[in-house]
Amino acid sequence: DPHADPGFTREPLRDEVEAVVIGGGFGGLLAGARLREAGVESIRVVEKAGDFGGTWYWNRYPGIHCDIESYVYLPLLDELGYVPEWRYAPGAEILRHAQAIGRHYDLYRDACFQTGVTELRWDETHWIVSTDRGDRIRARYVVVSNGTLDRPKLPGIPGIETFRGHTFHTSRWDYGYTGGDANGGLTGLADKRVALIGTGSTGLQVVPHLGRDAAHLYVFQRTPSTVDVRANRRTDPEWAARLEPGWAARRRENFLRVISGYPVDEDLVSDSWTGSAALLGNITPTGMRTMTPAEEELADFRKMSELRARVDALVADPVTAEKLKPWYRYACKRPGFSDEYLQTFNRPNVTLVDTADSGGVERITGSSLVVGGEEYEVDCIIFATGFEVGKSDVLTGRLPVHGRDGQSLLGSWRSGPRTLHGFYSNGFPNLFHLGPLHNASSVNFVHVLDEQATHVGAVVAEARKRGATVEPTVAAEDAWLRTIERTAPDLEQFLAECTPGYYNNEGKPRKRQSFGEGPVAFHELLREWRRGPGLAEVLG
Ligand code: N01
Repeated sequence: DPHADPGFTREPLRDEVEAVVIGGGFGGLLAGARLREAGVESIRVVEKAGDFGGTWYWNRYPGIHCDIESYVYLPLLDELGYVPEWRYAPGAEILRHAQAIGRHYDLYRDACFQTGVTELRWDETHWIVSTDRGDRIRARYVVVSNGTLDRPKLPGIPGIETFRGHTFHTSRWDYGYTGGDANGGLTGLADKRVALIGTGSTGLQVVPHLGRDAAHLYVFQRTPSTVDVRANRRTDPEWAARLEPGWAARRRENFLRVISGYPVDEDLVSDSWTGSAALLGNITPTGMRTMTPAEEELADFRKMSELRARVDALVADPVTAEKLKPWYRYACKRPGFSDEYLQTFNRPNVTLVDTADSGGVERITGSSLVVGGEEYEVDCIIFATGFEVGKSDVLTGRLPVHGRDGQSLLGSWRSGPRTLHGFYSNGFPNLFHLGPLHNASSVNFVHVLDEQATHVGAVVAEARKRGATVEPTVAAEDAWLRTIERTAPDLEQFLAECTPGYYNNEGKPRKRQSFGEGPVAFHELLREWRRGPGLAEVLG
């Protein structure tokens, strides 16, 4: 594909499409799919990467997998008639599925890859979308879905800029240096001393490969992750053959209900996530609590004791095992899963360096990392240090948006974002936001994105039918903000006893700007709103 060629150039576009979708990850693909179903003919996805896939385009590190069951994580399985090959799919399969969605909904036709949107400006009837390739595209509708965990974060360790060896972030894996591919075989590391910083979900997936292939691996840990059973396996073809139409949507809804603490006849997924659902209520607002706080604390202690016992069972050296044991409450960090990670520390060429006492790596020199006065000489540092949190292009102003009468979105959000249901704002007609804002999220984030995309598709379908513009009234926004204020979960007390980790040290929001009755109730609220007179609030 010429668009994916790094040196590719093209003439600036001066044309008009009905809808521009910013971002070609699962959110943008779902928006494209649902707009197509709403009858929108010309849809242009504008994407910085060379192809669809979003996070799964950029993240190709060895061992990359989906940490949610792929039968509920991958979107549009019913629509594409696809059953994933693995229960927890590797990144390559997920990327292929993203591309298949692009083909199925004919989204490649008008897509602009390797292109970043630089400004949105409303000109009374249309948006003018400007890009870093000099494009000026007119569009009736714009959907912003440009990512939440998309900007790699490097730690601000003193001296980091003085290191003379090789460095990269896991989301930009350098196979030119390491050799091999996402399945491992990192032959370039056979004579290298490698440091890995970060032991979140990414660190857990990478460490077994680095341990296998590097001459020596130092894993720098600040907070140990929980490491629960994974039990990945290939999809049983007989099971796949028995699946009935609509199976994926039913399973996905079942997962959301179980994870959110709702009673179900049967837990269809029944894995380490659903088994711990009752413990997640502290951090993900579920709307349903089945236990008293005391029962919850006891259940949490039991679960964490079980996970600590797993470390003892799998790690031979008792001192190393002790350091690997998570000491906090379950929901304090995103839960981790692996059947290989802990065993890696039994290898003679792997060293765990606990940095908890110094709050992380103290210092980096030209050739080493320093922790507790000890110096670790390495050839290469790999950063599994996560992503910027809560710094979307719209909220930071990196993507300036000018609405009716030239008003800027950041200006009108000076005292905080204002939306109806997280989707749209007064003064910014036909502009839709996807992602975590004023709504309810879930650990299965792609499911949430699909509910959002479905809603946008339905609203656009109705707007086209009526020849109307989509824009909420100020009164509708006010009412929704009061609902958020009333229901938003107050996490202060819980987080005060937590780790520094869940928000990647980006500060702990005292109150989340989210709908506290949880995703099941939020999706139901949207469906009700679409059935009722709600549309009148946005279709002038
Ligand atoms: O990043 P993270 P990630 N010194 O932010 C450590 C999802 N995901 O790339 O815990 C030393 O979670 C930090 O330590 P601490 C994943 O669920 C999904 O792993 O803050 N260490 C932590 O260990 C998550 O939501 C899949 O004390 C430092 C690590 O770096 C998101 O993606 C697969 C440090 C960062 O962990 C990001 O996960 C992979 C410092 N100065 C990831 N600064 C799926 O399968 C940071 N750390 C769907």
